[in-house]
Amino acid sequence: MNISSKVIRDLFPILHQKVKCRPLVYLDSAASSQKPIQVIEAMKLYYEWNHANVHRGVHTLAFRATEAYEAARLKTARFLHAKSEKEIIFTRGATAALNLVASSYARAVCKPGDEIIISEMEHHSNLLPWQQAAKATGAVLKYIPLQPNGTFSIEDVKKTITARTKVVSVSHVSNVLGMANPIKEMAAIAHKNGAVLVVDGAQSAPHFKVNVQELDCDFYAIAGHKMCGPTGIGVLYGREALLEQMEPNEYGGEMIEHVGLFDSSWKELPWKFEGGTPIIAGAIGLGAAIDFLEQVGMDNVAKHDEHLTRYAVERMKEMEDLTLYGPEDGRLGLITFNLKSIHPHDVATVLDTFGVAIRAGHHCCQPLMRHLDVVATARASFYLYNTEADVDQFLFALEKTIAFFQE
Ligand code: C6P
Repeated sequence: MNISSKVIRDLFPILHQKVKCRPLVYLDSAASSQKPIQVIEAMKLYYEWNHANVHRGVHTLAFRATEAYEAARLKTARFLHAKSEKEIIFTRGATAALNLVASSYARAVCKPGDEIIISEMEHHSNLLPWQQAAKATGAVLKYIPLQPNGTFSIEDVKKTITARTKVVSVSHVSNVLGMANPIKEMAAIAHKNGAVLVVDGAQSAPHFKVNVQELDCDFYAIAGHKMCGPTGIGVLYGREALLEQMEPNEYGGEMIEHVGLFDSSWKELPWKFEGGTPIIAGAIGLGAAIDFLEQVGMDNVAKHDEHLTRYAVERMKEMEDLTLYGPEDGRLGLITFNLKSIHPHDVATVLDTFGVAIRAGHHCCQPLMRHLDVVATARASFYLYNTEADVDQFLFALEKTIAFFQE
């Protein structure tokens, strides 16, 4: 990185603490990233000086709050390379964004016998909304078959999508396998068959440049808290023409134009999808996170995360009784693994005694766990504030864990 990860690390106050008497090594960013001082300060400034409700007041604070909220939307549109800020809907998170598409688009468009296509590698947030939409509409839920290592081939994508397919929804980057799926090619196949492509970008947008126009996807969901922003804010990008044709998923204040006793009309995009007082502080925090990531440069973030992942994988490959999950190459920012005969929760618990935070469990991917024939795994994930020294400490703790359980 142009800016060293040590300098970046200094901008994250939470990382300057000891856990179990050791310097904290935070390797759980795929679950939720830490926040730089810029994001914390932007939210503090908002609450200390500029807080008011948006879009309704005529007083100075209402004006400032509205300006800051809508500025965050403009930044997000630029970050995702959307054509217009009208295509950016603020939601509670990636889960809420995916549910919005499933309820407002799929449930309106799908008829009995139509197809919704996903894969078994999906996070539950990109699986359950489609299961429910299929049940509600009589559509058939189909899965792209997975290879033994959990990935799918473009040949299988071609075979699975048909003229009956209305929606295809896949993750850009798997939160377990760590590699990117071929979104551009999938968009072309989906469109050739008259379907839309929904992308779960929760694990991609934090790590590399996303250009929704280049990808040619129809919807793209992201989670602010995984990309240096606060919790409680996410984004749904949607192609303007599709969002125009969709009904709101929540009704109430903020999203209306005219309310009659028996009928009402909605605001224009994007506000018709933001019923009630919106997530003002969250959006402002996300805007500050985007400013920060752009200052570092997303290409630099990608290079750095890839480097740390490769650095760790090379050494983990040499460890006895350690199984790595996912493809040989292309892991971006996360490594999922198991140690023979040691439950991943035990691995994570022992690592914590070394100040190293990793995640263990099914990672909200139970179907993928079954496909990989495991009940759970351990997962270490890296981000722009991690250093090679963090990886060294993680590997040292891992070796100690293996030795501890061998005694
Ligand atoms: N994955 C993980 O540790 P929310 O919770 O709405 O911000 O994001 C949900 C989500 C959707 N898709 C993918 C690919 C994800 O990884 C996640 C969140 C976390 O892997 C928590 S389970």
